Amino acid sequence: MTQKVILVTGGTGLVGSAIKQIVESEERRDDERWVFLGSRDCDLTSLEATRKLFEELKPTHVIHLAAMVGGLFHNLAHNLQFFRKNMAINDNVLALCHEFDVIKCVSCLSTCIFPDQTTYPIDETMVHKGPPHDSNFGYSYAKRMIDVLNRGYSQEHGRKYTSVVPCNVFGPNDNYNLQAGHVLPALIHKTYVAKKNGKDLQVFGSGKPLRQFIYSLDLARLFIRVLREYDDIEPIILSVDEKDEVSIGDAVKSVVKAMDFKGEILYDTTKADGQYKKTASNKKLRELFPDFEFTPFDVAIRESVEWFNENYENLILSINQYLHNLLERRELFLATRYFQKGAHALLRKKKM
Ligand code: GFB
Repeated sequence: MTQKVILVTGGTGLVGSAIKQIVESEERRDDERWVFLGSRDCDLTSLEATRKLFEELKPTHVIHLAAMVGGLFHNLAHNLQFFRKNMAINDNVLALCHEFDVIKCVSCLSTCIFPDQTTYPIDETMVHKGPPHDSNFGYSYAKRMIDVLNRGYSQEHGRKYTSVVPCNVFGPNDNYNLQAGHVLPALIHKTYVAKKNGKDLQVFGSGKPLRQFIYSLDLARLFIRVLREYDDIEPIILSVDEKDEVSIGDAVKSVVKAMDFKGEILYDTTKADGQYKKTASNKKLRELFPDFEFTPFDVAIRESVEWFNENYENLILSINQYLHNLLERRELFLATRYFQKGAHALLRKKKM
């Protein structure tokens, strides 16, 4: 029995850690060896470093999650870096998949890459039919190029490299950084701190935009099935049903309920709303896996909040460790910038 060696890039993040949890608890197979790679293990923007990794591991299959990702405000502030860093990572990983004869590679896109001016629901045929929303053009065009690469490797080398297009993902082990994070981890973090300090909850924007949110553990189950059962190079949307689309305001209510927060909720409409909606059809997914059941939104939110409450101290500790390492490595600039931000926030608080 030849063993499959399945490399998961971005294997320690939100989706990668969820896949690890599902493989170890529900989907273990004797003919599969899974390797979960973190950003500290290999700089995938370096072709040489990535080649060295493939030489060591000799993967037969790849789930490619590694990317520069972030929420609306991080994208708005760094579109150029999102484009350049993700272009480099994606080109290196797929080039080495081909060079090392990888049988299958499943890459991760996002529904934000679809055209902004479009008809709804969005489907897989619309990936390249017009510009994405202006707030995340860097990330979106770089992710679209994965589909271009997949078609090129298929046309010229008969490769079976494909992609999945999830809607907004959330769950345990998310990025809770308030500047760079997505809306749900940011709301969970902010509600926790507001409750702890007896303060109001500040929500950015109007709360009106609509989103389809998929639980990371559900996405993990689908990713594993796509790797094992989906043999087309065309992208496939992995999203909850259209009827389960919620407003940001609804999401706030669900987080507040799960956190048992009783304080005021204030909407700061000076902050951007971003894309109003990106409603996607999961018809192709439903045809492929008709029996798939999604975790109800409020249940998934409750479990994500419980994970955050249990791990908050560790998260704070890991941030402090990160700072300590920076100082160790004399990267004072980054550390001071981090402290400055903290100090300014404290000062502002004191003045209030
Ligand atoms: O998850 P998010 O940052 O990104 O959600 P997108 C943004 C929506 O949540 C906006 C509102 O309507 C914000 O006004 N919001 C409210 C907040 N409070 C907060 C907060 O504290 N933090 C954040 N981040 N939002 C991203 C793309 O778009 O979707 C990425 O930019 C990626 O590239 C990701 O595709 C999945 O859903 O707007």
